[in-house]
Amino acid sequence: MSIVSRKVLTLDEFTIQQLRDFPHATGELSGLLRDMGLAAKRVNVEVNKAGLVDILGDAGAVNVQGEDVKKLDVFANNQFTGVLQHGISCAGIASEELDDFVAFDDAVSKNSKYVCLYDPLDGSGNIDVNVSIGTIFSVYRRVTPQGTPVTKEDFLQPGRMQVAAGYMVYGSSTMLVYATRRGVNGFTLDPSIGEFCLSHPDIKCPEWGKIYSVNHGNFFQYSKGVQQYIDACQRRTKDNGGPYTQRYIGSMVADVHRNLIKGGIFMYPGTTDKPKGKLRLLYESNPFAFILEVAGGRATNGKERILDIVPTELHQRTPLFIGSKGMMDELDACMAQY
Ligand code: AHM
Ligand code: MG
Repeated sequence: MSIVSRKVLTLDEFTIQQLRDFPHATGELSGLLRDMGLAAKRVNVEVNKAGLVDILGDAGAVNVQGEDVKKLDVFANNQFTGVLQHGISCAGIASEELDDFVAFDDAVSKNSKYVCLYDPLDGSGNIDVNVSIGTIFSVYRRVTPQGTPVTKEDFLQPGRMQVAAGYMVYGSSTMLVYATRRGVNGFTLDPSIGEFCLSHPDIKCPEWGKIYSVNHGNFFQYSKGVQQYIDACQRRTKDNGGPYTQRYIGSMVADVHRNLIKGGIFMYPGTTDKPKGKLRLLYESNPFAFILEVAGGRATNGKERILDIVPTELHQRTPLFIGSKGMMDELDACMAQY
């Protein structure tokens, strides 16, 4: 008879267990994280069926029941927004999918402490070719008084004010990873019981790695400092910690997840065409910067710490350099020469 080697801790049990150390905690943050986990399971089911759209009906078409088939990113946005709107922990949301933030106006939501920001389906261009995609989210304590509707001020806080951040990766297995100031923990979805189970406790990002992730197609549009660093990565040999490996999936969630676990650096620099790069500060860069910092890594825009940037717009973009501390320090040294 085979027996499990240690107690299986589900996401729900884990978040409840964490509360024991905080006798005055209200459980709202735990509730919000569990809500996100619930929506992620629903999104996961749809993502797994993505290859069947030609059979079941294309997005934007009408399915056999006469209902509109929603694009997956719209579906994901509706799931996360819906679960938070009907939960008891979140007073409002902002999403990469929506032009403006949403203030939940029912009495329970208005009295909640937190706001949540997310990219409901990151890397959605990869859906058609069955490559990993993900969800990224960020949680802040609101700055306006509980009992009133949230305002833009609640969402435009610097990333260092996050109380939690996380992501889901819909890949060869589905994972939910989240960070609070206490640590980063990863949960793998066990499809047989439909639960996220603690599989990666207390994740630390190795101080050095051998992986660099960047879109090489833009090389000649990068600054001299970035080009110099990429050149240095390519010249690593076994005598100085190399050789390095270049890995770029084109789904930030999957690329940064791999580098978090194995050690590495991910870059989405500004280009001559797009000096601010592509990634959004509030929905992509801030949550990952928070997670990586809690795990021992670093994140910058090439000049300053991502978590210190004071946002001025919900959808603002920023160059992003993120990863193992040693590699980030070396990147800084390269960039400082130009
Ligand atoms: P999206 O939010 O529109 O999906 O775009 C973000 C994605 C990231 O996941 C990924 O790192 C990046 O775009 C890839 O962009 P590029 O193809 O320009 O390298
Ligand atoms: Mg995105």
